[in-house]
Amino acid sequence: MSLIERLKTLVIEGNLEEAPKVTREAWQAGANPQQIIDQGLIAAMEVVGERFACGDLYIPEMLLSARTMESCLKALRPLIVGTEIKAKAVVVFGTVQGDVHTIGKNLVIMMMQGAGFEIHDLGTDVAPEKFYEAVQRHKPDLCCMSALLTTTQGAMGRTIQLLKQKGIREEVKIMVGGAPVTEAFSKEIGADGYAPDAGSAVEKAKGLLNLQ
Ligand code: B12
Repeated sequence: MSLIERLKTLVIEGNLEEAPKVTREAWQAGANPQQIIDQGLIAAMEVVGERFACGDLYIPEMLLSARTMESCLKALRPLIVGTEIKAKAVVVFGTVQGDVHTIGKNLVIMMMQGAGFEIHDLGTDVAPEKFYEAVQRHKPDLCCMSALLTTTQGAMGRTIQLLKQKGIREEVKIMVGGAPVTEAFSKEIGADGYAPDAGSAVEKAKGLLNLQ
């Protein structure tokens, strides 16, 4: 079994102790962070999601796998952040109201920090009013929203509506993402951009802000 396959198994099993060690070993053995993330960590969460959907696994196990993935991302962080040329821009980022999924948001944030973006992480379950306050306070170039549930993605549209009502919608670019979100949905709610994964999120953000 390759180190990356082993890592995938450890994340599925929720082995908090071994998984970060194997993450570092895989990197030391020559795998690049992107490979580790895509083929090891995200691939593991896909299996966990499928097993949860068919009732083979329950929330405590899903949570343990999520914690394990986060500890692996922490181990990778020094390898990703600070490796690229600075592309200065300020971003506020949050998971929308009603939604507590953090991993996708944290991964996109990590890649953005690696590209030199200054991030204000608003956390999870961020109400439209909180996004509004953050846009007023930090005057970001970009506001990013993440949603993992079909039932919470509507909060993205409500947040954009609130920024419009308050007259500050045009002062900031808005980018959305997360598993149920699509390009078509992003257009429907009036966002400026959508990206399906962390790598393309950085490229999309640079494009929106003319940083290329
Ligand atoms: C881990 C997990 C949890 C953990 C979260 C822990 C944590 N700290 O995040 C816990 C156990 C808490 C959880 C809870 C629930 N979950 Co859950 N969860 C997952 C799981 C297995 C993995 C999610 C994940 O981290 N993926 C890995 C990351 C890297 O991927 P990602 O988030 O999609 O992010 C990538 C892209 O989407 C994109 N992206 C993400 N955000 C953004 C933002 C921007 C701006 C951009 C550009 C890009 C971008 O880039 C990221 C990196 O590539 C998924 C299954 C799945 N495969 O997605 C289910 C899943 C999302 N959960 C699901 C459900 C149903 C729930 C619960 C309702 C269960 C329940 N009955 O209580 C609760 C809801 C809690 C809530 N109110 O939010 C369903 C959602 C179904 C649906 N379509 O709505 C899923 C799909 C599982 C399933 N197959 O049924 N969950």
